Amino acid sequence: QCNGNSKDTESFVNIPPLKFSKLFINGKFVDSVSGKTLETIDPRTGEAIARVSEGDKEDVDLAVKAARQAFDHGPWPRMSGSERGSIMMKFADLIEQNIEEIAALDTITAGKLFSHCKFLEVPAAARILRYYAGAADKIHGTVLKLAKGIQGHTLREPIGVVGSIIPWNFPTLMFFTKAAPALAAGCTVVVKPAEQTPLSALYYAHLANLAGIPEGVLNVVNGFGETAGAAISSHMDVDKVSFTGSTEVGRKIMAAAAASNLKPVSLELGGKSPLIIFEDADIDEAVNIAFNGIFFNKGEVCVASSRVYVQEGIYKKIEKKLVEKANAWIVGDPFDPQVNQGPQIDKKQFEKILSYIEHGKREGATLLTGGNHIGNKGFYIQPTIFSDVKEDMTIAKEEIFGPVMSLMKFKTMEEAIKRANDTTYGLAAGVITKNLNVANSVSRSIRAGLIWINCYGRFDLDCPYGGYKTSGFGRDFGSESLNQYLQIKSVITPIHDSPW
Ligand code: TXE
Repeated sequence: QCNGNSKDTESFVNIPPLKFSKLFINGKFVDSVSGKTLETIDPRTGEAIARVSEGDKEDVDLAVKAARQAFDHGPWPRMSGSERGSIMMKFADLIEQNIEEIAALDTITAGKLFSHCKFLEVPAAARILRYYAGAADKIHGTVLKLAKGIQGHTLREPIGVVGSIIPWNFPTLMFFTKAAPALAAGCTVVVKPAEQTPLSALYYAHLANLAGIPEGVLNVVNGFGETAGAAISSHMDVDKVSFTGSTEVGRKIMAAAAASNLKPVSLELGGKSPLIIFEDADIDEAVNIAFNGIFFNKGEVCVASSRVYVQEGIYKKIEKKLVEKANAWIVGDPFDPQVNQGPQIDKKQFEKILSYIEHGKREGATLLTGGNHIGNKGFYIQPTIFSDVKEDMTIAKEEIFGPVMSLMKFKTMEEAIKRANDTTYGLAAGVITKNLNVANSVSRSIRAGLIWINCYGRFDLDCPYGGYKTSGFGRDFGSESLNQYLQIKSVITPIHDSPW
């Protein structure tokens, strides 16, 4: 049951002392130019646990200068792909040797389950590095036999200095989703972690240094979005920005890129992803998939299945089983191995989610379970399920980014497809059915970048993902991601006196 905070964290894990709290620029930890610092808050209590240097435009300038120098004159883009790959492999090994400590940093800043950080997310960082390390020496151009007497070839060159602006919901995964392919391509990188979660990013900077990544190649500038983030997206010497975050900020980044040096951007933005459950589904399996689709990581997931469409014949049964699951779900200290859901990231998100819940109540949705915060410290919210939700309600239209499910009833496949597509977003969708024709028809008809059939939220490094519509563009993972950090140069030369 929802029990809020249970025991003291200290009884579950040893929180490591904070080792890194400055900016990481040109291979060194340095104070910010202004000397300012920003607070890191523990979402379990709402209290500050650390202060880290707060970067601003001047610090971004220094980091970009270092990255520019490392790109234009340093060894990284000039070494062979296999040399870069072997350094990245070493980086991955070092992460694996420090998993517990890094996992604790993400838990204490983001309220994420310690077990997820330790067994899923931090190990995934090492896997992403190895995946792209393996690709670093397989970057090829093509040879082109052009018209008579002329031939060409293409070179795939690193795009240059990459600015990577990342969110707080997966601080580790996002860091490497952007940095690993950029590094493999031979780019140099300036990462701006979210202001809520700088600690693991700084730890990774330290490990990159130990692994032998040369100075200036990977820089980390903590700071706020409107200052440090905006300085990256409008910088004349940043050649590309990769961003994950809100649609609103995505628009700003694209505008800043257009107004400065027309740098290409890739934007992985919000979503309001539908999951469609047909009557022939295995009920228990469907309930598990739908439940985890939204409540995993406290609903702070870009692909969360926040709109669940259930065919009318099984609607009541599904409703009942979802409520049973919610009632057995334990909300509490994310270090506690018994706990299923930790606190939301911060006060702003906490209040925003609660206000969406109020909208749901006011606009006439049926509150089946949850609907309140838990305890009087920290940012804990009950798993909340609304039924009889309509597409024009705020909770069906806007991304809540919290543990709130909207249940809706449908009759036919055509109706479900139409309603599922009735959103400005297009990040992901799911369909649960035993009928292959239905599964394939739905997956072809939904306008979203990633469709799950009879599962939800499964990822593979080799499978690209990204958005349609206002969920953005560009793809993370797979070779599609690597290609975003490369550009093609065509070289043409005549062949004199050639008969061909
Ligand atoms: O996001 P922001 P916030 C969605 C989700 C959430 C909402 C707001 O709906 O409720 O966004 O969250 C940096 N120029 N997602 O406010 O502001 C910022 O510092 C450059 C979905 O936290 O988009 C941080 O590093 N950068 C999402 C990053 O952008 C700026 C994950 C993301 O923060 C900036 C997170 C600016 N003007 C939130 N302003 C997903 N797709 O997974 C902010 N930033």
